[in-house]
Amino acid sequence: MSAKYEATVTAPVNIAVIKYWGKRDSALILPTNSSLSVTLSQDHLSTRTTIRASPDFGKDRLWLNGVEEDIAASKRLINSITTARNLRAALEQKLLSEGAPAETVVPLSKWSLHVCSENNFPTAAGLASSASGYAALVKALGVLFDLPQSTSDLSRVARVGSGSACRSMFGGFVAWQAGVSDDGHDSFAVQVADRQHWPELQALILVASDKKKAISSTAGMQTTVETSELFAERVRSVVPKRMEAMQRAIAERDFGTFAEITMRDSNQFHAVCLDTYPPISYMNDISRSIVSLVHAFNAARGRVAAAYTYDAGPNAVIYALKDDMRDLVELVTYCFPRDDSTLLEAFYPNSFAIF
Ligand code: 2P0
Repeated sequence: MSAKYEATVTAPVNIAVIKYWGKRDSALILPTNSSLSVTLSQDHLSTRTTIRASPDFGKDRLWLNGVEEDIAASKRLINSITTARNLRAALEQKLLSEGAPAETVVPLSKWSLHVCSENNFPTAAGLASSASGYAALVKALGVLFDLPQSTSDLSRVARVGSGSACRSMFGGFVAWQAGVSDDGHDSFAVQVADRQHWPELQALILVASDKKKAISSTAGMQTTVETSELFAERVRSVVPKRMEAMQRAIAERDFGTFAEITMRDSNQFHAVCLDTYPPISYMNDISRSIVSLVHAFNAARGRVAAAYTYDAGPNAVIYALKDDMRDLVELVTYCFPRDDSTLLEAFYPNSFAIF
């Protein structure tokens, strides 16, 4: 039997508090602005990917949640795998040129791959999986190929699969620096702080709808770049200041500032979507009532004790510190009762509540 080489990794989901929306280069996935996210717990939300390489495999193949996908139909998959393979080829070349015996340098860059990827969160939850999916793919390729590149370097490879994936290469608090270059060498993710830096911070996911979104992020952001006047203002004068203020708030564990910027940035992202022509509307009536509920909760506390944020869909992610989260979960279950409240309890504190 031929030798088989294999790697298994997991990668987490991240939720942006300063949103990425807009590309200046669609092929290389270079964003118009920097963004910042919080990585969620891998126990509840992550992708687990195994990659095996063998000289006996006839071609690259990929199974997603048990169903085979056509790799050839996805330019992004091809881009990520090819970029990682090129790094491996360069490594093999370097080892050989440094005098390593040929039999010790396994020609993995020339072998075909079998990729098996599974999400540990229900597809019905309607949560984006491209970030954890591409991050897991690239992490696994990095381990399998024994690549010497740093995590930030590898985040560039994840980025060419899906922009937000570069942030899922790290845990904790992560910034994606937009960069200014045409080749994307300066557009990568860096860890701002690790998870232990702020252990009291918790996230609650409220699933308002499990329907697939009508307009994909990729298509939506392109139309925004082309048509929204508000968007240009956001990129030019709002995001740079917020990136600085947010990093300061995280460094100082200043929840009030963290929360206010998070809500304002979510609101502005959705305002920019509405300013797109034709307009894009991702939030629904339940999303909007959760916004009101969070503001009412904060007003009752006399401080900013919770923050909502919404991506390209109606589901809310709420951030709060541990003590406030306990009360907020009670309030949410009271205002949005459901029969199967055990689901919420079971996953607390990194909860799902499905309406
Ligand atoms: C974010 N979103 O920062 C923002 C907020 C959605 C709203 O990243 O085209 O799936 O693959 O680069 O990464 C969604 O965009 O888009 C996204 P592509 P991606 O999390």
